[in-house]
Amino acid sequence: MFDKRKILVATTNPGKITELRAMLDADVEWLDLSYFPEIEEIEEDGQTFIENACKKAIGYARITGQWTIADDSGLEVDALGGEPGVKSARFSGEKSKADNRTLIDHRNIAKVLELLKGVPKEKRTARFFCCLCLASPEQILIETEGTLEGLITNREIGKNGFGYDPIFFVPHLNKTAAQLTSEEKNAISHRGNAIRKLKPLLEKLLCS
Ligand code: ITT
Repeated sequence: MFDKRKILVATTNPGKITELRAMLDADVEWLDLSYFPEIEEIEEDGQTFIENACKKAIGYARITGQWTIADDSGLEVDALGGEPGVKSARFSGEKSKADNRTLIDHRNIAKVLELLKGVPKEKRTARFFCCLCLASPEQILIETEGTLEGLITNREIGKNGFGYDPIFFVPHLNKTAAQLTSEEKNAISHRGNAIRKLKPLLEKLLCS
């Protein structure tokens, strides 16, 4: 009998772990960073989401010896020239640690709302962007990306999700991402779209 392939989901963000695991649903043994308490967080200093996702995936794969999936994602606001972009997690200063993630999310949201004060609805266009990378310790195995288009509201609405979800309005659903159930969000989201592209490629790799 063969052991199941182990795959590390290398993120410190519990919201991402929930979405990734719920959707990938592959016949593997999932690991998370709590299995490796001694390892330090890999710095995200790339200029693009894909650069950061690949740096995290291959970096954690080499340290742990395990196949690793990493996600780099964020919010691009057109009226802010694409910001916060790759700086989404640390837009208001320090990057969130587990104990102050909600507080930092609120500060990041407050900064976006402040910068967009007076900007009319039609100019508040934005998108969520997600890059996923699966790597072995030797090489990058799969890279995928997904987007979700929307508008930035002028206040927080909704309690679900994480990060910028309460100010991200999805016009065709007439709700913010924080008013969606996890199933509704996964069905349309940037991460959902990136996962749907990754899943068949992962299944093929697991069979080879
Ligand atoms: P890891 O690097 O450990 O994966 P992180 O939360 O720091 O976790 P990123 O550096 O990729 O992740 O930063 C992404 C930020 O973009 C995240 O903190 C959120 O604020 C925002 N973001 C990403 N996906 C989101 C989503 O689905 N809904 C709302 N905000 C999201």
